[in-house]
Amino acid sequence: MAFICLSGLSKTMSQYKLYGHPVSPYSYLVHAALVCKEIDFEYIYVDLTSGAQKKTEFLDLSPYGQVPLLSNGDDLNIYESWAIFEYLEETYPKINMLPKEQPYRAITRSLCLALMTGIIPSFRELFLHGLGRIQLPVEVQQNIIKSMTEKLTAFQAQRLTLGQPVVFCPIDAVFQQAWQNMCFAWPLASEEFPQLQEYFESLQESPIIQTVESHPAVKQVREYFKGIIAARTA
Ligand SMILES: N[C@@H](CCC(=O)N[C@@H](CS)C(=O)NCC(=O)O)C(=O)O
Repeated sequence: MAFICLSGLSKTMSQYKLYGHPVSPYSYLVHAALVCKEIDFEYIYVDLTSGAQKKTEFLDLSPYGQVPLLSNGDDLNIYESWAIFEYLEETYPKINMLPKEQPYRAITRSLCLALMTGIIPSFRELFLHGLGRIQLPVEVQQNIIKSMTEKLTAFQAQRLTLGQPVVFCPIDAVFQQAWQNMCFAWPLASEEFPQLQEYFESLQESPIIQTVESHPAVKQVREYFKGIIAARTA
């Protein structure tokens, strides 16, 4: 099935539909922002492995065929996670995820965008290799790990310097999913970057993360990955 509605709420009551995939850190940002801001929504699981994102039905709403997409089910369809995040941040300012004061606001934004546009795409192929969808020669794997190591070293230093400018910031949301993907692609990541592992563990105490993690769509994907990891280590 291409699209599955995974909401515990009545469809007609939800203000928004989030078309996403839980393994996508970009979808995670939007999911966490909706939770943080206490906005009612339905999660529409887009089955990326079956190519649901390239079907006309979805392309009519999101022309570049990627998740996430936020829709009000009518005339509002926003794609690109940062654009959606900004829309939510400005439309629902009661609980802000970006610090108000500069330079913390700019630094939070730049660090989050560095994660989203620089670090995450750099290990995509290694992630697909881990899933068995593609086969990478050892040399290519090593080059990806080298590049990830350089980027993560810079990210770790900057994230620690920034501290926690607000209770829950967009970097926290993106990192929560990106780190799990990185550790799946490169299981040594948690040993090589213990401070990032510690940061990840501290995020598990966040009520926002706990709420996102308890969503059926997210739980389903966690179980799927647990199965792959268990088979890999068996
Ligand atoms: N710049 C986009 C990136 C979104 C993106 O890369 N989404 C991936 C999932 S992580 C996707 O939909 N991939 C399916 C495809 O490109 O066919 C954003 O921030 O929303």
